[in-house]
Amino acid sequence: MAMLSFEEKYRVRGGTLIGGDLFDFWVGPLYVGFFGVTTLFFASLGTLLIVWAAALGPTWNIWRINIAPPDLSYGLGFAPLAEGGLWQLITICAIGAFCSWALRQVEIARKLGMGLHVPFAFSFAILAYVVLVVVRPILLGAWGHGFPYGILSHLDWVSNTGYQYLHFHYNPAHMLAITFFFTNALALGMHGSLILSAANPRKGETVKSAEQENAYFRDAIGYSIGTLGIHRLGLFLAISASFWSAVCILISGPFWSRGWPEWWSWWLNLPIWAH
Ligand code: 07D
Ligand code: 07D
Ligand code: U10
Repeated sequence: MAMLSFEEKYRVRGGTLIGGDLFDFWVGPLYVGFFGVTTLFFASLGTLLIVWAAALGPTWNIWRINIAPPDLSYGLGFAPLAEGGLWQLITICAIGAFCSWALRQVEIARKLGMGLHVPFAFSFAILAYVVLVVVRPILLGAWGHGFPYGILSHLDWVSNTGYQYLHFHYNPAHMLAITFFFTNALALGMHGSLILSAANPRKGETVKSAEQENAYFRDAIGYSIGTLGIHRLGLFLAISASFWSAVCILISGPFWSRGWPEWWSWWLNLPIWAH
């Protein structure tokens, strides 16, 4: 069955969060909805503002375009457009677009009678972004603490911010986030390879069952988390990676302003070492 006629069966009215039937239709394969329109609005406006800000800059080299936040001296006020004001408007558009996208995911899930796991997961990515450009700058007292919009310039920001704390690898929440990212890749590697090994056999061989998948890991490591369990674990690992990322940058500055290696002196200062 062609994908479109198959989808037809699920294209039901309702499930919207706002506006009833307003924009409750599809264009080709894409659901529109009220939040599809707000996504398009914020994403288009944001992109136009990026082009405008780029036009004010010295280069059209895609790697070198840099749209910087306002100088620290503007604090938490509005800055003139050419001096970070555009960065502020772009940030508003980005948050508008990301949140609209999450709400559009909610509406689509409701229409299909599915759980809200996808928008729940995406909201952790939004959380990390909002911590970087809104929460941490507010706690530090200036929008200038947000990261600049540019392919290479945002890398410079990460490096500079890291060295500001001497050795960012000693940040304990950064350690946790990295461990979750690495574990996430391991889990997806194990899951993807296990499914392919069972569900995509050589020509002439039969597709293997969930029992064989379970038996594989029981034979190999003594335990199988199960077919549903691996997806629960994957979701947990992914949202934990974003969550601890948000924590690691949130505490850098607002809650710890010295070098991260120094934080570990609590270990050296434990009373058990004092003789
Ligand atoms: C594969 C899903 C598809 C998404 C893609 C990204 C744009 C931006 C805009 C030219 C996994 C689309 C890109 C729309 C282009 C213009 C105007 C997701 C997939 C393909 N970064 N970062 C990249 C963003 C931050 C860091 C690449 C965004 C933080 C490091 C891409 C954000 C910190 C490295 C990019 C964001 C940070 C990158 C590949 C927002 C900590 C790299 C991304 C909104 C999180 C890598 C040159 C990717 C690179 C890279 C986009 C935030 C660090 C340009 C949209 C401030 C160290 N980042 N980033 O595949 O090659 O993601 O950079 O928060 O090494 Mg970044
Ligand atoms: C913020 C992206 C949100 C994206 C959204 C959607 C579009 C649409 C359209 C494709 C969070 C955007 C969508 C635009 C696109 C289409 C059609 C994700 C975000 C909402 N670090 N470090 C991290 C490692 C070092 C430093 C996080 C490793 C150095 C600083 C992660 C190493 C120093 C910050 C991480 C390493 C340093 C980080 C990033 C190794 C530099 C942060 C992931 C092996 C000298 C940042 C919240 C993340 C952070 C962060 C990993 C090294 C500094 C855990 C593996 C020692 C300053 N680092 N790091 O957060 O926590 O994703 O941000 O050396 O700010 Mg680090
Ligand atoms: C998973 C899985 C599983 C599967 C899967 C998957 C996870 C169980 C069953 C899915 C996984 C994959 C497919 C693998 C590949 C994916 C990745 C590697 C992740 C990264 C993905 C990408 C890089 C692709 C990103 C692509 C995107 C985001 C789509 C881009 C789309 C658009 C730009 C359009 C967005 C649509 C919107 C906003 C709403 C609809 C709008 C329209 C149709 C346009 C027309 C608009 C209107 C009519 C409204 C009018 C608008 C107005 C008034 C506003 C205008 C304002 C102005 C200012 C102009 O587990 O196994 O298998 O497959």
